[in-house]
This record gives sequence, C-alpha cells and structure tokens, in this order.
Amino acid sequence: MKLYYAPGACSLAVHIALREVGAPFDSVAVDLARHVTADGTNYFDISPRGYVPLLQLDDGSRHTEAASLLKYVADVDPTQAPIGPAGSARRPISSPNLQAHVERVAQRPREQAALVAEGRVP
Ligand SMILES: N[C@@H](CCC(=O)N[C@@H](CS)C(=O)NCC(=O)O)C(=O)O
Repeated sequence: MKLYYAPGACSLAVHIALREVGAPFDSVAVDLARHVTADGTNYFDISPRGYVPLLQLDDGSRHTEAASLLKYVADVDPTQAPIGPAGSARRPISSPNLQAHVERVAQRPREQAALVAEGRVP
C-alpha cells in the first residue's frame, strides 16, 4: 500500500491508523500548495481532485475519502483492528453510529490544522 499524505492535513488520521494496525505501507508526501509529490510528480495525475488522503493498494487501485479509508485500514488485519472484526463483540457499535464515529475521527486532523493555520494554536 502507498499513502499519499500532507503534513498537518486530514490524511493524518489514516496515517495513524495504518501505523496502529502495523500495516506495511509506503508514504508519499504531497505539497498541497503546488499539488506535487516529493519527486516532482504532478499530483493531479495521481488524484484528479488533488486531495489527500489517497491510498493506493497493491493492485494499483487508488482510493480516497478518509472515513472510508479508515474503515478499510481497520479491516486490514481483523485481529489488530481498532474497531474489531465485523460482526464481533469488539465492534459493538451499530453501523450508522460507527460511520458517524469514523467520520468524526477523519475530520479531527482537519479541525486541528485549521486552528494552527488561524494562529489559534502555537
Ligand atoms: N472528503 C475528503 C476531503 C479531503 C480533503 O479535504 N483534503 C484536503 C486536506 S485536509 C486536501 O487535500 N486539500 C487539497 C486542496 O484543497 O487542494 C476526505 O474526507 O478525505
């Protein structure tokens, strides 16, 4: 897997989740001001909307939307899954609530980054 991310952006939630489950992955930093990767690739050639996070799977398919990626990562290794395997007692929250919770987690880094950008957090 390969995670396209930007420091301080909402990709941080997926980055943390990948490390938490111990998934092997490469990471590629994206300069969102210029939409280029560290090696100079035009990021719009990789992600037509130019957003991070983007997760490229080993089959080459590319996926976006932090909340969806978080659920994918949680299921990479069900024994490590922070939300437990689907259908198990470790995943006790009903699906609609789980979705809302995952979306809140995905949103949190974006809120923090906005506070820093506004100078409200050192
Ligand atoms: N709905 C997307 C939104 C992703 C998003 O807004 N990413 C921001 C960083 S937090 C971005 O890449 N912005 C690039 C841009 O505005 O060009 C998700 O939840 O993953």
